[in-house]
Amino acid sequence: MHIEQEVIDCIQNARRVCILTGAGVSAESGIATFRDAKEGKGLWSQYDPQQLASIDGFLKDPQTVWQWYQWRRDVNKDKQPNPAHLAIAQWQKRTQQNGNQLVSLITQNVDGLHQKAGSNPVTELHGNIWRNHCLQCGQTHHGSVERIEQVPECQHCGGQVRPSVVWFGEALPEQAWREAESAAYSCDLFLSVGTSSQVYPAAGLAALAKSQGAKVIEINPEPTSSPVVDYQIEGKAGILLPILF
Ligand code: BJW
Ligand code: ZN
Repeated sequence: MHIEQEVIDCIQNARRVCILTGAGVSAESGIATFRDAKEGKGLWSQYDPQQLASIDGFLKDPQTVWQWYQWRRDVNKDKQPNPAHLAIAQWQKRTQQNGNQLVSLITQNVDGLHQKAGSNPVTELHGNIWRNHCLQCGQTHHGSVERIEQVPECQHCGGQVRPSVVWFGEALPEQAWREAESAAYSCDLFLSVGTSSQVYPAAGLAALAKSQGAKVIEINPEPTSSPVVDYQIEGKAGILLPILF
């Protein structure tokens, strides 16, 4: 594996680093990426994730969307962090201890595997698949929803309970988005790992970092055509991150 010295210097010399992760980081844990899921076989392959993961999709057919999330939770529940999650968590811990670098982790993933690997803090831009809240009143839904096949009713207002993820057509959580913008704005190195960079506003963070003079490195086995990337490192996150950090 040959990695340019320039890239290594870039990582070593950065004072403030912003890492943006996407579904590709969890691929080696056995979780299908969002855009690969379409080509999958089985139960849900006839559905379009883009339709299911949308507010319109839920309003049209809440039962089907709820069951899709129940199925995904079931598939994801025993999945473990892979060397990519662990390398990020260790880098974060090390730099927190020695104070040399500030490493901010922003994820689009809803699977909670960064936290499971020990990363702290983690900014979740698209929510978390393990939490639920009421569509009508916003109250957090406590209590287990495991194996509940019908959309549960909110204990406060009788509204429909939904997974606390961000669907197409919905705004990102304000606090998380503020943290992400601020980390991207002030970093001198932006690392985009395992994301197709197609979904906004997350995909715009690299350009924001670049506009303030940051270098942008992308790690992906299928490099994107993003014009803001300075260095493309082609390969799997679980192999590359432990080497790079
Ligand atoms: C590996 C690997 C390995 C494989 N190692 N890599 C134009 C401009 C701006 C916005 C829009 C626009 N047109 C439309 C919009 C709106 C829309 C949008 O961006 N649409 C695009 C599709 C065009 N955005 C929104 O609707 C957002 N909200 C919004 O804009 O609100 C406006 C608003 C403001 C105020 C009030 C109201 C509204 C919300 C977006 C929410 C996204 N949600 C989802 C679902 C989450 C829940 C769930 O999981 O079910 O988030 S969609 C899905 O995509 C999920 C992901 O987080 C997200 C990003 O996907 P990601 O992570 O990049 O995954 P993939 O599969 O695309 O890519 C994986 C990559 O990994 C690939 O490149 C592989 O090669 C690579 N890989 N193995 C490293 N081993
Ligand atoms: Zn309610």
